Amino acid sequence: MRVNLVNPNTTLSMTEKIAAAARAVAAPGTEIRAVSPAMGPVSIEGRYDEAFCVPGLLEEIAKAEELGFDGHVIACFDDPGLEAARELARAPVVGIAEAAMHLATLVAGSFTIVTTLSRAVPTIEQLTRKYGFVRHCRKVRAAEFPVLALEEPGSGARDLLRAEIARAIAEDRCEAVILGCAGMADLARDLAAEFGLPVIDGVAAATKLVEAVVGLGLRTSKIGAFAPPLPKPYTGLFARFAPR
Ligand code: 5HY
Repeated sequence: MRVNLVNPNTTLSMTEKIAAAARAVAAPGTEIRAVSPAMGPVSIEGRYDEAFCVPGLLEEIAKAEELGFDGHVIACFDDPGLEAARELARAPVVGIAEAAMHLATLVAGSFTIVTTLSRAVPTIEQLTRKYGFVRHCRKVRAAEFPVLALEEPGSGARDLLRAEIARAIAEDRCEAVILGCAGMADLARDLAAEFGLPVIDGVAAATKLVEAVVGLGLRTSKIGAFAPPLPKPYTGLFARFAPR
């Protein structure tokens, strides 16, 4: 099967890291196409960035649909544009936040999510409500570093993350930890070994879930919520995005 993995920000070093994490868990025979949009923010840290990452993200979904890809992964922990992508695509679309929460509750009674900046916390809290995981989620915490600090080895971001996970275990009594940023994808295995509990990376979780959904022959329903967008003209900068 062919999986289209989209990092909705435009930082290619992060896209490569995300691709490596997905390929590390992908089944034999699963081909991962990892891309970033040609336009948009270098990192997504809040609603404004999120709004401007979506057109480029949807363009990459549309391209891969044209090429007949079997599934899509949105590799940003805000799950930006997830429903719009499901309207556009027939192939299944999985967001890394939704995937991580589903898998966490298969191996633990509760979890804490640790993300980057505190401004991302309300967005993620809203996702726990939208996906129905409020009673499993002990807390959404921020380790307080910018997303791209994860791309700089000397930034101290990893130590801030480790310290916040230690606080989560001590204070939240969580039984698992979810990494609240795609840029943390390469850290899950070492952190799980260090802290002795499940540490879930959404990129790996979404890769395995999209494989499972495709493997069951399931595709996005075109009835109701994810029916294709109605054809109409778009004007100005967005004319080329007009649904056909
Ligand atoms: C992410 N931002 O996964 C989110 C994480 C965050 O560019 N990739 C980003 O902190 O909101």
